[in-house]
This record gives sequence, C-alpha cells and structure tokens, in this order.
Amino acid sequence: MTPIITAFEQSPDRGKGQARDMRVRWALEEVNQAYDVRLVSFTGMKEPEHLALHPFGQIPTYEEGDLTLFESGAIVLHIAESHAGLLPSDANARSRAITWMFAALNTMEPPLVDCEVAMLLEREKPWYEERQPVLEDRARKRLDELSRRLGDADWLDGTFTAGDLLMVAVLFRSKESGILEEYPNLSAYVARGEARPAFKRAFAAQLAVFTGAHPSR
Ligand code: GTB
Repeated sequence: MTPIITAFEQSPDRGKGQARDMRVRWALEEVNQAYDVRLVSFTGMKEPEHLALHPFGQIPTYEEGDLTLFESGAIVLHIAESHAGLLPSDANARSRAITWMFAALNTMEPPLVDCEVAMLLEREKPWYEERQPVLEDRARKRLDELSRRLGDADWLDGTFTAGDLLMVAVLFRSKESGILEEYPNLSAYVARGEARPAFKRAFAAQLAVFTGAHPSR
C-alpha cells in the first residue's frame, strides 16, 4: 500500500526544505518507500476533511490503509519501525536512537523555532531588540550542549538513525539564521545529512511542488 502524505500547496519558503513534510519525505526516501503527496492550501487545512486527519489543521499527515497519523515525529517513528534502515536492531541502541528523536523535537526544536519565528515575524515589535538576545542565548545553550556531545563523530550514536534524521532536519531549519555557523561540527553534521542521496531526493521532491514539476493529486 502506497502511503499518502500531505504537504503545503504554497509554502512560504517555496519548498526549500523548511516545512515539516520534508522530514517525512526524507524518512520515506531513506527506506526506499514510494509515496504519494496530496497538496493542501492554507484554507483547506482548516476544513473538516483535513481536520479529520489532523486535529490542529496542519501538515504533514500520513495515510496508509486504515492508519492515519499526524505529528512529523510520530510519522518518522512509524516509518522507522515498519522498515529496516532507520533504527538499529539492538534493543538498547534502538531506544537510544528514539531518545535522540525526542531530543531533536522536544529539546532542540523549540528554542530554535522560537528564535527563528521572532526573527521572521516579530522584528517590528517594540520588544524585539530586548527579547531576541534572550531567545538566541537559549538556542545557543542547546547548540553548545549538542555540539559538545557530537564532538567529531559523524552521527549521534554510531551509525545514521532516525535520531540523526530528525536532528539534522531540525538544525537545517536554523541554517538561514546564521546561528548554526557558530558551530563548525554541527554545520558539518547537517552537511553530512544533506549529502545523503535520500535527503537530496526528498528535497528535490518538495522543491518540485514550487517549480510546477510535482504531479499533484
Ligand atoms: N508538531 C507538528 C509536527 O511536527 O508535525 C507541527 C506541524 C506544523 O508546524 N506544521 C506547519 C503547518 O501546517 C507546517 S511546518 N502550519 C500551518 C498552520 O499551522 O496553519 C512549519 C513551517 C512552515 C513553513 C516554513 N517556511 O516556509 O519557512 C517553515 C516551517
């Protein structure tokens, strides 16, 4: 059964890998699972048909037979658990990889997204100049800690796992802000993720939505 995911019909970044369907596409590409994409508009996302799939009216969603999922992390975990290649077979190593998935989404992503959202949407607010350094320091604290833990390793815990996939996807979003450049080992880590053929295929597929090459459903 070919899974169907949802993605933006019109993404503010014009398909440059920022929207969260990217990580789902990447996971599917890593395990060589073909998939279909249904594009949704901003208004369509808030209509009953989409809300039945996603209670918060967002993308991505994932449909496979009678299974419907939302939350990019849960979708990536489902893909990793139902195919070989993204989670180690050793039980402890598998649990550690899942721990890194949670760390990416719960510990790293919130301060990085707060920082980025403020830069993009709140520059004109009277409190921006005072608040932004606070947000940046919070993001730097986590980046410092992650950088220290990664050291000069290629991946977070041995071989590439779904933990690295989500961590790279989260850090990738911060590339544009410039903050990642302060951490050469994290920049190199993201570059290693981007160099994976599966990442490239996923990126190209997301970009194709905006160049008109996507076969929309
Ligand atoms: N926790 C959920 C998950 O991980 O799946 C969060 C899902 C989410 O934030 N979805 C966003 C969405 O549907 C798209 S990814 N937003 C519409 C809405 O809430 O009404 C966030 C995103 C979108 C676009 C850019 N960009 O263009 O730069 C970056 C990030």
